[in-house]
Parts: sequence; C-alpha cells; structure tokens
Amino acid sequence: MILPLIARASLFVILATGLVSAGNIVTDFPASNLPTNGDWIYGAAATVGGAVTPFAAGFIDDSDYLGWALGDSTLVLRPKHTFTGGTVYYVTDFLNLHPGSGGMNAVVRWTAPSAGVYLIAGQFKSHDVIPSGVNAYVYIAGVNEYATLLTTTLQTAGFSISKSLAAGQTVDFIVNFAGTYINDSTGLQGSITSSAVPEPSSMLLMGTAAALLALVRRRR
Ligand SMILES: [Ca+2]
Repeated sequence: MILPLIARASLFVILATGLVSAGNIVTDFPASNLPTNGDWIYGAAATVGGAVTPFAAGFIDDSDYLGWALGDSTLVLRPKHTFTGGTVYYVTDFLNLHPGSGGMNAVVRWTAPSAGVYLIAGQFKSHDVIPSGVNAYVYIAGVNEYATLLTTTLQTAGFSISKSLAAGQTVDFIVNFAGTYINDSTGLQGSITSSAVPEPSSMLLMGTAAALLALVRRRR
C-alpha cells in the first residue's frame, strides 16, 4: 500500500514544479538608480509599443518611494508604504506608473532571457482619486496583446497571456494618457512564469514514478 503513495507523491512533486518564476513586476524593482534590473527595463516611449528609452535622470529614493520621475511627469515608482499623496493612492503591492504631459508613455519592459512558453499575468489599477482616464497595454514581441481603458478610481483590469517567446523578445507594460494629461497614476502588478522544460534527471524520475504506478496497478 505504500508504493502507490510514493509513486503518486513523486509524480505530484515533478508536475508541481513545472512552472518556474521568471520575474515579478513589483518585487524585481531595483533599489539602485540604474533603470535596469536583470531582465527588466524602466523607461519611456514616445509611441505606444515603440522604442523604449531607459530612464537616465530623475531618480528618487525618499521616504515615500523609489524610482524615476521625469520633468514631464513620466514616472515609474515603487511606493515604500501605503498612503495617499495629493490625489494619488500609493500601495506597496503595485508599481505606480504615470504618462508624461506631452503624451510620453510610461513603460516597464521585460526581456525573455531564453526561449520558452511564458505566462504573463497581472493587472493595471487606476490609482487616482479623480482620474482623467488612461489607456493601458501589454505588448509582446512588438504586438499589442492586451489593451484596456481605465476611467474610474480604483478600477482594475487584469490580463493573463500565455505566449511562446524566443530569447530576447520583449514584454512591455505601457500606460498612455488617453489624450488628457491629469491624474493618470496607474498601478501595475503581476508576474511572469515559464513552463520549464524537464531536466534529464526529472525525466528519469518521471519515468521511474510512472513505471512504479504501472507496476502497482498490475499487482492489484
Ligand atoms: Ca488621462
């Protein structure tokens, strides 16, 4: 009676480890003044889905948040505590993105370090008391895969996209001002996971577990 339990447990462990964390939008945010961190880039784009310029100035590290704020108000910040500043809600489990006054887009970009099937899941959230509305997008490998319009305070919009990516292909999380620049602070949170290709040792274990199960079933 013990054999089936062992075999099933082995299978469960192998299958349960099939998804591997490849990145987290909030917790991967760097504590330094570099606008990059591993596979991540933080910056601005003149057009939605266009070239991303990493932040080169405007670094802030004060008691309230960490990140970048350009003179035109294009910003990507990670709040250090939860509070309301002016009309903006800052919460620690979301980054805070804001587009620029001239229509510059705030962008968080992730680049696939290796080929694989990735699940990109998360949400945008309107983080202003009186929002004027923003368009938020997820572009994958230069293609618009998700678009939403946030118009009411604390409105959320979730995405969950599975995509096969080659090494070097990008995922952009973008906040655009939707034509009117005022009160456009927008939260962004989420994660990227990959479906791991089993290592040879795992394949061997899986085969062993399957063989054990077959053996036990034959003996019943
Ligand atoms: Ca707006």
